[in-house]
Amino acid sequence: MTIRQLSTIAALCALSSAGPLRAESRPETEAEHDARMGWFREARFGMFIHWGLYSVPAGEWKGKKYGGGVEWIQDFAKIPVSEYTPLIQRFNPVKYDADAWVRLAKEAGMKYLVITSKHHEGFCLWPSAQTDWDVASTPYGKDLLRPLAEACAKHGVRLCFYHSIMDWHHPEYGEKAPWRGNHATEKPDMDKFTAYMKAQLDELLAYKPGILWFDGEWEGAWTHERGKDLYAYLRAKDPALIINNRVDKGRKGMTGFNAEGEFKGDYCTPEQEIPASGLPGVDWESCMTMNGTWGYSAHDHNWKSPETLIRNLIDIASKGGNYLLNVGPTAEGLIPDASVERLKAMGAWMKTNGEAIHGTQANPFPKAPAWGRVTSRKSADGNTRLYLHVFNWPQDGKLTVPGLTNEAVKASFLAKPAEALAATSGPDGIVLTLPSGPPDPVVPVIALDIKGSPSIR
Ligand code: FHN
Repeated sequence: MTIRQLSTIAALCALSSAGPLRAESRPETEAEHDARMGWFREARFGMFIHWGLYSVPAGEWKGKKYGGGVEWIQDFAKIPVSEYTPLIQRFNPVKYDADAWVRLAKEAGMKYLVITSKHHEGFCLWPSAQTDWDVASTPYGKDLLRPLAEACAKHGVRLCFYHSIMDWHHPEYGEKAPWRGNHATEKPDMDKFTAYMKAQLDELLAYKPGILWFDGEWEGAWTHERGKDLYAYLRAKDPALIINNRVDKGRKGMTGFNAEGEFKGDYCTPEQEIPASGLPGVDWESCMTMNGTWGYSAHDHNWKSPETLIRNLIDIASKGGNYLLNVGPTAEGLIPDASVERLKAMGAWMKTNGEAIHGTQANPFPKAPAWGRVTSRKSADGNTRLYLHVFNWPQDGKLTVPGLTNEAVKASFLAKPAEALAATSGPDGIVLTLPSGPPDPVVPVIALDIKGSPSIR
């Protein structure tokens, strides 16, 4: 049974317990689900943005440098809320340029952008009527999400929000960590916290996000019942909204896919890893950092190369997933130069080869070929365009598409569309004759048009 079918059943369960089905709350059909997920599946590539008060210490506290995800510095350094709170007076992103951020994402080939409206620290990047622990209380004072929403609308990039369920600041969030000193009462009240979170999510829905990307669902304070309720609440508010699987409790750790059972969420969320293969009928997205941290660190220079990032994107798309690639802006509102350089390099590759990523389907073959990866696209005439991403250039100049029995119509590099490549059918599949060297310095891509749907011996 696919995630979608399970979700439909679970939606029925959630709704039936809420009394008679209302016309507008009837279960989503397969066609409606596919329509709702359409832009997400087409996108294949998005920008993740981790930004908050943790950008001020930037990985260092009282002279000690921390590694890993330094958006966790409050936890790593066991900083009580009373000592962490003054950071709000040092958060003043005067160099923030939302339009520049969105243009950087778009030019990199990213179709959506997921920003931390609120991370585990509980600080809100928008002026919330529910709390003073928000950007309105900073020297900057202005809404950081509204300019981003306007820039996304202007440039045709989907605005999406990450929202942490786990909240280290709110007195009613129900996981007691005495060192935080944030609990006003002996036993925090998760009903009160959930009402607070729903009121804030109502505020965020006003920005018309494409996705609500939940996180921090793993602690005992959050339950499957609360996850089902929140999913139904949000879907009723905005039927077009996409919600990831971290709204509920089904996620199997960093693999990001759900355990067996009726868990809510429209797609799965592998983190810092790429699954060995996709799962038929399951939408998923791998979120990854460019260095070793999500939030900005002044001393983490462990940057992945542009080629690694491009190969990750290709590998993920070849398995039918999306790549959500993170940037961690500084407290002044600047995306680090090393991130900008990598995004520009990815954009240069995408400018030539983007059609081999956006709107494509997974590799139709049983496994990836030894020389690289394959993505595919159905043509309107019933034929198929295969995109052959060549990671390892064949020394003999012959590239075999193993087991393919279809007639080859034409083949050429996306970088050199006018230069046809010779394609012959043989016992091993379709064999392409390549020039002496690759036309693209990173990953050359061949567009191979075949008759009909792939037929593999
Ligand atoms: O604890 C968070 C972490 O800070 C970061 O936000 C990642 C990216 O989604 N999610 C959690 C770790 O799994």
